[in-house]
Amino acid sequence: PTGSLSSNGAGTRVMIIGGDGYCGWATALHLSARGYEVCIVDNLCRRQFDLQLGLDTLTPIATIHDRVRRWGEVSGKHISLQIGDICDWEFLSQAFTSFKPNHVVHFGEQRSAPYSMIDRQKAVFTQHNNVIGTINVLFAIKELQPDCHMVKLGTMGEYGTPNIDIEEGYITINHNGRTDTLPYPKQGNSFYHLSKIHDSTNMLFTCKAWKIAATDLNQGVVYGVRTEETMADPLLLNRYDYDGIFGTALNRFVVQAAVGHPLTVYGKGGQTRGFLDIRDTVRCIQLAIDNPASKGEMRVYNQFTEQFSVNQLAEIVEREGKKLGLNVEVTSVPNPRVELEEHYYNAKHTKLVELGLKPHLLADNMIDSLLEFAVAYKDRVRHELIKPAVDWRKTGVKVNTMGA
Ligand code: NAD
Ligand code: USQ
Repeated sequence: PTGSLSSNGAGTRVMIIGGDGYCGWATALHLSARGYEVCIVDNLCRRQFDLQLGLDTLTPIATIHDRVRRWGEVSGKHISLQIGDICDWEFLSQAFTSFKPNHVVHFGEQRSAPYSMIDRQKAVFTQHNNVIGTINVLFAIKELQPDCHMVKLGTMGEYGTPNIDIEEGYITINHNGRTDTLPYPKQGNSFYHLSKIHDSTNMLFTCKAWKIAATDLNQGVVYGVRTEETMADPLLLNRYDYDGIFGTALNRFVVQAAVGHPLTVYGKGGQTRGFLDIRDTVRCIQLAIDNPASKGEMRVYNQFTEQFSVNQLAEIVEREGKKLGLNVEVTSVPNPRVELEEHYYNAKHTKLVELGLKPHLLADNMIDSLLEFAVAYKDRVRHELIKPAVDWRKTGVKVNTMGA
C-alpha cells in the first residue's frame, strides 16, 4: 500500500520505540509504506502484561517477527527489529549505534492508568519504566546521535481538567506586573499520567541544557483499529484492547455494544477528554517528523481532533448500535477512579491542523464500521474482562494478581 499525506520519506531513518504496540505498529507501517526507513524497538512487555493479568486483545495478533516478515512480503519494504528494553542502556546504545536514527518516535511506555493503580509494585514499575526509559533515550541522543529529533508521546492527561482553557504546552502568565511564558500547569490523575509529566520536565531540561530537538505530542484517547496498512493482511492486524485495564473509553463502548453488555459510564459521565482516530495518530506522527523541532527547542502539540464527554460517547454508540439492530443499554457504574465527573473543558488543538492534519472526525459511518468490526470478532470477547478492574481508592502495597 502507498497512501495519502504524500510526503516521501526516502532515506529518513526512523526508530519506533514501542513499535509492537497499538499506536506504534500502525505508525511503523504507515511510515514504512511511505518510504521511511523504519526500525522497531520493543521489549514485548505489553504482551507480557496480558499474560500476567489474564487479558487478551479482541483481535488475534501475530508475533512481531511474523508481522514484520509478512509486511516485507506484502509491501516489498524491510522493517528492522531490535527486541529489548530501553531501560537497559547497553541494549539501547547498541540499537542507536547500529541504526543511527534521524528521528526516534517514543511510544514505548506502560500506558494504562488503571494498571499503574493496581498496587505499589505496578505504580513503581510504571514510573521506573517510563521515566528511566525516556532519560535513556535522551542520553542516547546526546551521546550517540546528537542531531536525532525526538518525537515523544505525552498525554492530554498531563493537564488534568483545570477550570480554564488548556493551551498547547505553554501559557503566558501576567503575575504582579511581570509576564512570562511557562510550561502549562500539570495535574496528573494516576501514577501513569504523572510519569508523562515527569518525562516532559526531563525533556524540557535536556532541550535547554544539551540542545536536544524534541516534540512532545500530548495525545488524547485513541479509538479505532483499521489503518490502510494494518488491514492489508490478517497477519498485520492491530491489537484492540477492550478489558477494564487497557481498554479505553470508546473502544470499550463499541465492544460492549457488540456483545450486548451495558455501556459502562463511570459515575456521572460528564468527564470530558480529547479523542482521535488511529488513522490520525499515524498522520500526526508523520507531520511531527516532517516538521521537526530545531535544536534546543521543545515543541508541544495537543494531538486530538474532537472533545467528548463520556455520556456523549455512550449516546453516539447507543444511537448507532440501534440502527444496526443491536440492543444497546447505557448504565452508570460507580466510578473506580478519583476524577472530576462534571467540569469545564476547552483544550486548544490547532498546531497539527496548521501543519496540514485533515482530521477523520467521529462521523456516524466511523462508529458503524467500528461496530461492524467488533461484531465480526465478538466470539473472542470474554465478558468477565469488561468490568472496571481497578479502584483508585484501593491501591495498596500488596502485590495484586487481579484474582487470576
Ligand atoms: P501499547 O501498550 O499498545 O504499546 C506500547 C509498546 O511499548 C508495547 O508494545 C510495549 O511492549 C512497548 N514498551 C513498553 N515499555 C518498553 C520498554 N521499556 N522498552 C521497550 N519497549 C517498551 O500502547 P499504545 O496504546 O500504543 O500507546 C503508545 C504511546 O502513546 C504510549 O506512550 C501512550 O502513553 C501514548 N498514548 C496512548 C493513547 C491511547 O489511547 N492508546 C492515548 C494517548 C497517549
Ligand atoms: N471511562 C468510562 N468508562 C469506561 C472507561 C473509561 O467512563 O468504561 C472514563 C474514565 O473514567 C475517564 C475517561 O473515560 O474519565 C477516559 O478513560 P480511558 O480509559 O479511555 O483513558 P485514560 O485512562 O485517560 O488513558 C488513555 C490511554 C492513555 C492515554 C490517555 C489519553 O490508556 O495511554 O494517555 O488515554 S488522555 O485521556 O487524554 O490522558
